[in-house]
Amino acid sequence: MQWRQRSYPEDDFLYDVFPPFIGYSNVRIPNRGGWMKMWSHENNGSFISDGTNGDVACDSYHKYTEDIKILKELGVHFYRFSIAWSRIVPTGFVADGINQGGIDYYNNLIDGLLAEGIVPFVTLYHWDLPLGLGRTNSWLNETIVNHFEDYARVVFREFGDRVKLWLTFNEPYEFCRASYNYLEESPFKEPLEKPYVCAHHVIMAHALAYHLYDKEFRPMQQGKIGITLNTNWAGPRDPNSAADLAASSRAMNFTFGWWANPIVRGEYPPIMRELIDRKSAEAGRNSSRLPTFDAEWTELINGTTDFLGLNHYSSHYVEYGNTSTGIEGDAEVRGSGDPSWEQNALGWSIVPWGLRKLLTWLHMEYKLPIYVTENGYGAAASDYLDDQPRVRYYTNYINEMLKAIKLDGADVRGYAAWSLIDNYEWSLGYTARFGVHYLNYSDPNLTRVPKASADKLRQIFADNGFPPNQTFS
Ligand code: GBH
Repeated sequence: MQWRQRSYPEDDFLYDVFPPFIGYSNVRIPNRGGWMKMWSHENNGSFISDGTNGDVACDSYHKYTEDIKILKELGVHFYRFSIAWSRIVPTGFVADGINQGGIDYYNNLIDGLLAEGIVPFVTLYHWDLPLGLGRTNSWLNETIVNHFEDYARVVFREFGDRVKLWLTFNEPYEFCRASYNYLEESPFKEPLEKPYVCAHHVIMAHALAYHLYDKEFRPMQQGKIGITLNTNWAGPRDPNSAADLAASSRAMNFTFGWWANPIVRGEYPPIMRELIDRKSAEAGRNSSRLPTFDAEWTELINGTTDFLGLNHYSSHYVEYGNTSTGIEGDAEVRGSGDPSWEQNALGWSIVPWGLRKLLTWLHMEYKLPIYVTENGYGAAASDYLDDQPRVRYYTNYINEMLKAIKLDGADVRGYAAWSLIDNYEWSLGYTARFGVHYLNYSDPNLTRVPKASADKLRQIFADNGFPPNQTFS
């Protein structure tokens, strides 16, 4: 791509530097055989802020042709969506059979996107676990690793002729720390070690899917496969303090590095190994809460990603701390914000420069291509069409991403906004809105109405950044 020569002062807005791929993340389409729907439906919404369930949500299952149309209008290059495991493998076990109706649905979606020149970017697991696997202890049971591989084989075989960009998992940091709330029947009874056991199995499942793709499908299909991890930028409270810089490094290793290190280098971050082993021994345990990969698995997991996917929403500061519990306690960090930071309706701080710091850190740490697979602004149910706070969020965050690319050399290959349409926001039900299209949930047609942010993104994408002499609000 030809980049226009220009000087780039720090606070300027950049242009002509967009990576080739821009797109939208959206729509986990819940399936009735999956946990998300069952958890919200069977329990009559009792775990959900507004008592609603995910039965209909944005109904992309029936309205996907309309969704392809609005994507086309926005001029995106790609669309990130996930496949519901239970829609393909109803019980979770391939031996019980696969669901042709589910395969037909995703075939129609993929073909419809390609017909409009939109590249499908597909996530295999966005938290919607088949019920059958929930009942056998979900991610705490090592056998899930092979069931995931079986499912991945079906998906690569059925869709890999047309899908060239794959993500195994969405945000394992979130679903491995989820409690009874998210997976009600799963006996997540050992809160202290459960996230580490879950993570261990996710890393193994990821590695099996990677090798399966690499050996059996990539030679013909020629695609790329990675994983999407989420993290805030956890910067040093005082950038001149060695202790705070060390805390920042620990925090990043206990979030992103927890997954990226094993997948890129074959082992957990050394600081995780050291701290969790030590705390486990001090607690009188005869084994560490952080499991170990044996030599064979170390070999298998090492080097199993073509790129890193990043979901990013917010940032905070960290310093040394010994009062936290859980992962933060193990990491010996204490987090804090800054009173000057604006927050969204969910209380997440808006810190655009955090994205630049994070992308630059990822680049220096892992030297891999990066796709920003989610970034966006959560508003309350009262969110409106003239959503100027979201317009500002995207403008400033995208510009900071452009600085990371242009000024710091981060190899960012694509950017996806979350989300195309207002979505069913897990335990927050319909009380939070992330979409650049508005949904009136009592409208039987669920008409997708563009907000100001949709127009803004279309303009940024069309301009390939921010041409000079614009005014910014
Ligand atoms: C993603 O998760 C999910 O992939 C997606 O399904 C969901 O709809 C979307 O984001 C919106 O929530 O308290 O300021 O430190 C987001 C995971 C983790 C992002 C916690 C915000 C806290 C910000 N979130 N994080 S802050």
